[in-house]
Amino acid sequence: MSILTDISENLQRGKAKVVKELVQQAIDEGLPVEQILNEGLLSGMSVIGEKFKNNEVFVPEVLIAARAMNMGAQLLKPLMAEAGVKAAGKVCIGTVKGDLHDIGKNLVKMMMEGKGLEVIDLGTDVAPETYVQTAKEQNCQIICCSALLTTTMPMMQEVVHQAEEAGIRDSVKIMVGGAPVTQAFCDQIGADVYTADAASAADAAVALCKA
Ligand code: B1M
Repeated sequence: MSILTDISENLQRGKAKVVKELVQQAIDEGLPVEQILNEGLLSGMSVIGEKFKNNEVFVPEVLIAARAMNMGAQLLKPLMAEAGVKAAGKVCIGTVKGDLHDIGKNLVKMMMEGKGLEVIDLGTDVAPETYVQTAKEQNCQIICCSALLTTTMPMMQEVVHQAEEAGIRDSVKIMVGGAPVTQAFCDQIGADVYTADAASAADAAVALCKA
């Protein structure tokens, strides 16, 4: 078995310590950083994403796999900067104002990072102007809004509105999700993409960044 397959499989099993050791070994053997990232870490996280989408694994497995990915990614980060490896895109994410639920938002973030996107995490209770200001200042291609309360869903419409007001609506896509959010709501508020789960959100974000 190649070391990259080994990294991918141990990541899927959530073996953070082993993944870290294998990534270090791959670096020491002189494998290109981009290859370790794509064919080792991201490939493993991709499998977890698909299994999560198909209900073959659940939140705890995703969280431990993501922890293993982060341990490996920590070693690669400084080398990636040196080698000039570019992220697949840049997004900012947060749970909307008034809403403190962050488990789903964190899963979306992890899945997006697992697809090679740079994710700016704004946390919870995020004001519409914070999303818009961040997207503007950091050149994000996508604003991602999560909401778990029916009472906070209207904040998503405010994000769309403020992005329009700030003149960035043509250059920034807005993705929405969270248990009470639906495709109909997404259409109604003029957001761009709704997805029901974290893995689909990551796939959609990559597609938007490529487009
Ligand atoms: Co809250 N809560 N909660 N809660 N809570 C719910 C959401 C609720 C449905 C429970 C209920 O009454 N049955 C209800 C909302 C009812 C409604 O609005 N219709 C509710 C309520 C009422 C409240 C409080 C108001 C309770 C109170 O204080 N009276 C309060 C609100 C606080 C606030 O936010 N201001 C509150 C507080 C809390 C806790 C702090 C205790 C805790 C949150 C802890 C935390 O997040 N750190 C909590 C929890 C845990 C829940 C439940 C039990 C679980 C939510 C969760 O994490 N699900 C929830 C009931 C339930 O769902 N059974 C409930 C797992 C998570 C992985 O799913 O976030 O949907 P989810 O994410 C999914 C997808 O939706 C999607 O990807 C994820 C995985 O694939 N997704 C996206 C999420 N964001 C996305 C973004 C995307 C795309 C996909 O694109 C950008």
